[in-house]
Amino acid sequence: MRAFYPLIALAGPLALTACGDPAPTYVDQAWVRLSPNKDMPSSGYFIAHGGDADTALRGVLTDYALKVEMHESMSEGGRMTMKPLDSVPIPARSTVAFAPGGKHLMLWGVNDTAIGRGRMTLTFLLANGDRLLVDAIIQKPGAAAPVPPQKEHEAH
Ligand SMILES: [Cu+2]
Repeated sequence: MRAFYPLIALAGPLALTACGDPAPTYVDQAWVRLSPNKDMPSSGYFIAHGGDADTALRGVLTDYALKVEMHESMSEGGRMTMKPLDSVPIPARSTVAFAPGGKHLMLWGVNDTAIGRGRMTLTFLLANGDRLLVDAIIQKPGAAAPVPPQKEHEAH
C-alpha cells in the first residue's frame, strides 16, 4: 500500500491549478501610440479582462514616463473633450477596453530608451490590491493598434 502515498500527495496541487483557483483579473493587448509632438502626451490602450470577482482599475504607473493618467474621451455639445478618471470598474467576467476614441491612458514624457526598445512596462493597480505588470508595444505617431499577440489565457 505504501506505493499509493506519493500519488495521493500529488493529487491536491494538480487539482488546484487545474480548476480550483479563482480566475484573476488580467490585462493584455497593451500598446502606446507616441505623440508626434514631444511636448504633448502620448496615448495608451489595452484590454482589461474581469476575473471571478468585481474589481476596479485605480491607476497605472510606469518607470518609463514622467506621468500617466486615465482619461475618457466624450463628445460634449458637438466637441470632443476628455476628462480624467480616478477609477474604472472592471466587473467580474467582463471586458473593459481602453481604445482610441474612448477610455485611454495619457503618458507624458515617454522615455527615449523605451522608445528605442519599442516596449515599455506598465503597472496596473487594482482595487483588490493586485499589481499587474504588462509589456506595452510602443507604436509610431498615427500608427494603428498592433496585431494582438497570441492569447496567453485560452481558458477564458
Ligand atoms: Cu486624454
